[in-house]
Amino acid sequence: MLNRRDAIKLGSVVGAALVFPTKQLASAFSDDPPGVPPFSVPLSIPPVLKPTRSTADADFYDMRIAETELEVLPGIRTKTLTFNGSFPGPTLRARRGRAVVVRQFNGLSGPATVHLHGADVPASSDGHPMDPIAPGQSREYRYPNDQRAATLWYHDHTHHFEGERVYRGLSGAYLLSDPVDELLPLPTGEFDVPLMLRDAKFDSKGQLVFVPDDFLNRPTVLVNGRPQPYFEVKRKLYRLRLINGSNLEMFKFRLSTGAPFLQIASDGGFLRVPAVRQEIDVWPAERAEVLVDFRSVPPGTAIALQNVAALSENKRDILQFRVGDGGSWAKPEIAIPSWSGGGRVPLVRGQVPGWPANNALRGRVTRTRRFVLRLDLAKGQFVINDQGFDPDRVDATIEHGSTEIWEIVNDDAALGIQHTLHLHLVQFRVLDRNGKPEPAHDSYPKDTVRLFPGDVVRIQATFDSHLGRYPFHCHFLDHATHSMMGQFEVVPKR
Ligand SMILES: [Cu+2]
Repeated sequence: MLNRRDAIKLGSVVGAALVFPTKQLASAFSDDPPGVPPFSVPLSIPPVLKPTRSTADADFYDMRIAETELEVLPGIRTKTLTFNGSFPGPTLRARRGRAVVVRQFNGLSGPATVHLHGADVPASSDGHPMDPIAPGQSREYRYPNDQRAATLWYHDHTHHFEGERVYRGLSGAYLLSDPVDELLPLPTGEFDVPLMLRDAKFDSKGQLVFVPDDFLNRPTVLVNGRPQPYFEVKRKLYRLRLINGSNLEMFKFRLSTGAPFLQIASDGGFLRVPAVRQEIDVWPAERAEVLVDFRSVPPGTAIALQNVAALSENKRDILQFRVGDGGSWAKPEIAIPSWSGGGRVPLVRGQVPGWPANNALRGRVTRTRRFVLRLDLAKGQFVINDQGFDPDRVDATIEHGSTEIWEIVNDDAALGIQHTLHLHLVQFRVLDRNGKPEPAHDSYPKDTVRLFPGDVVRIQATFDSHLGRYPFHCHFLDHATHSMMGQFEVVPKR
């Protein structure tokens, strides 16, 4: 368990105590949630949303944002916010080359926006915090899907409310496929599983408690909206799409058997070369796609997906795989590390036919910028270059087609606070971290980069798609809400 000195060193408590009344914090700390025995509820898989109509080149969907009471903890009705009554929201499956048009109806009493995280979309469909849907109104978001296959996710982005809105349930998976990945021998159907993970705190009545930035006191991790669930798997190869939808929780995933993952994709799509990983960091808003092989696991085996970075023991085991006796040993379609230990098959480039060479660096760098992220104790605000978010200010004006390097500094070494930086619109490459090259699996394609306290990270991006104003922000959403966010604007080439 974390002691108080560690807690203070970790720093966010300082931020929370500064910004929010002590009474509110104290009450949140004392109210114990109803206990749920580990691995006592089955994993649920969010439903895949069906289009209301389709044309030659687009699929149309309807979604409704509303307050909904549903079962999160067994036998208890919890007030949540949902897309179409689902917690998390329904999964959208899109295919490269076909547009998706989503009409979002806002059934809340306040404004709402919906941002598709990781997507290359026109500014009018980006769900900018200052471009809301009024209560009782609806609007269409149009997603061209003119980008590589990737695990994206959508979530509310309403100015000053995104932290609480996402916390209460407004997020969902958006899985974009591509004719290229359809050629790969990857698991599909029931063996291709989105896992949306997020932190939560429940009170004694099983209701969600939102105290901003209260990372030490969110003792529950929900997987697809269920606490510490079990997942009955067959003796097959699985593609797991790990999506960190937390406001604050940092995951370092590991399997309890010590068997490795084969990481095949990062935030914005496939890695050029799949990576064998014992442990995988996935911080808020990041994604990792992994293959996990149950084919040679004896029936009846239980394997936990763990977070070895968990701050408390009860958050360490997140999900339990229960291996059934269905399926049988099959010749692996992809050479991957074996579960049986000894006979590890090395994975070399070229073994997966048609793996996209998506690693090319585009364009010559024309500009370097520097952004310093820190908690301003005097203002009680998370700031970028000493400023909180101002919707009327543009922090970076970028000529269309140009390539830039951004140097991002986490200046909170003394307080020990982690940050991330997320750019809307683009996938970028992480060039280096504290002067050392970033490993390939963490380098490209990325839309959110981790910043440990004191880190200096350089990223490179090419802004050659849409024009307009887009946000960039820390994706610890409680930091973004208070108000670690800026804007860049892509303008026509002069
Ligand atoms: Cu932050």
